Amino acid sequence: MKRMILADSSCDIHTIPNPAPDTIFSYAPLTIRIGDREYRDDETLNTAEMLHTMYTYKGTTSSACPSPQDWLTQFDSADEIYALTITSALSGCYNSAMTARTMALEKDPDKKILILDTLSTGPEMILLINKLNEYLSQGLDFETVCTRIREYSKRTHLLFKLETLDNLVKNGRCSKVVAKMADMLNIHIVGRASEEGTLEVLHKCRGINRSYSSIIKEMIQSGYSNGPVYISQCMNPEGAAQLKAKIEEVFENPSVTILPSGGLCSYYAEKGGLLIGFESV
Ligand code: X90
Repeated sequence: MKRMILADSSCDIHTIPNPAPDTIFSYAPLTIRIGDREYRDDETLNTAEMLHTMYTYKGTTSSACPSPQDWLTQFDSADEIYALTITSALSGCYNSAMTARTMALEKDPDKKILILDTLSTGPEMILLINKLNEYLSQGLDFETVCTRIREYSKRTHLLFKLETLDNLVKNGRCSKVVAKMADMLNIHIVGRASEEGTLEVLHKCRGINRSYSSIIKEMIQSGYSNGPVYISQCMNPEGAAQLKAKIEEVFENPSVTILPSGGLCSYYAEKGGLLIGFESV
């Protein structure tokens, strides 16, 4: 029997290091439209070039989620599928995957398909992917994996630090009121994925160091003490390294991994953005 861990491309990764036996990892790309160019968010995408085009382009830009057909094609590759989507509060990804699930089950009622709305994105999805792989490595059955991953997802969190909410506001993913004041020079917006899967602004910090301190405080408040942390960064490896150093200063034995954000998260997080995924006890 073939099993598949699947995510949309907002998870920021294209492979996983040690897939469980008989298990493959795959992702469904979103797309970003800038003028008449369409960027597919896959491993060949040059994110820096895409951002450059975006910043020089004067017209409107947008993103689009995978179609039900895109998901359906992915589902063909396995008998047991564990799919994770970006928050349904901000994207049609989840609905599209659910439509594909219904279609797949009509064709093959024996197929097993979990579609989990992560109410989040990026590095929080990586934690969920890793955990799914761990459960599958332990040989757990489909129902048990579904129950456990839902439980685990209550203990995973996403914080972010953004320098602008421009694309989020322009695409209607965050209200103008929430974004107010955010575009002032040297203001860093620190926020989180809320329990409902929406973007919640927590602090508007003057200066980068204050933003790091407030991220650390929020991590403590959310119940982080140790364990894996993923930081995905948009054109900001130095900032990610600084935040990593602070996390290592404050917590005992954290395990912090930095990675570049993929196309979709880069488009919305924009230059300088950091997304931080971690778990609570
Ligand atoms: O369906 C689509 O076209 C995709 C829409 C995605 C919109 C939101 C992307 C957010 C990316 C930005 C900061 C983190 C916000 C977390 C809130 C859950 C990352």
